[in-house]
Amino acid sequence: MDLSLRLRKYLVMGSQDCSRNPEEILREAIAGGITAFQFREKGPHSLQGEEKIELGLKLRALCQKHDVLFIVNDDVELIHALQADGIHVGQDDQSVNDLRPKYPDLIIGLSVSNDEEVEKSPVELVDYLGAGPVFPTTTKHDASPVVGTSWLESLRSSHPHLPLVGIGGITVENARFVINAGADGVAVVSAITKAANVKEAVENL
Ligand code: TZP
Ligand code: MG
Repeated sequence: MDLSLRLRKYLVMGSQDCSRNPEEILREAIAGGITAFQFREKGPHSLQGEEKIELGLKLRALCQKHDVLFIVNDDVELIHALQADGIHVGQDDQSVNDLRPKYPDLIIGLSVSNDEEVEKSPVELVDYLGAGPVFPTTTKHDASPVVGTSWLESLRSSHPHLPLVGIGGITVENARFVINAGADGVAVVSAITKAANVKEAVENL
């Protein structure tokens, strides 16, 4: 399937985002119809080392079973340990120029937050861009300034064929504006992990 279709409903999550068992949340999100998952075990209260890998293996197995794309956030070791389909990196992470030759077949996603970052990035080497924060978010404490849907529109017109997902503050209520601006998908943390009914939230996205 085309990557742009597989990024349609993209759950980004680590145990630090969950007030209950992450496996349960992922299972419910898969039942609701997520198409991609990013294991982002990161920041305060996140698991490290063996514990991180152990949780990753469980989440990876669920995605494997249900044919949901499995991407790891910025951790090359996890690519191997979890046999990930891809890796997502930010501007200050592992450089795409280093990663691409080492992993010719891996899906590589890159975060961008402004025109300058897009211009200095090897966009031709990535499989998709994550653009944001589209709306204000409280999940990422060091998030860049909000870009709004207008920047997504401009990114879409400068890169008409590059798979593009919006991230940051996306909810069931505003997801349509992200898609209308030209994004192929929505990447979401709290609107799913904090939903009273995870399956319904994903269905309604
Ligand atoms: N990158 C930019 S915003 C963000 C990340 C990881 C957090 C998005 O979380 P939420 O809860 O969907 O706003
Ligand atoms: Mg990063």
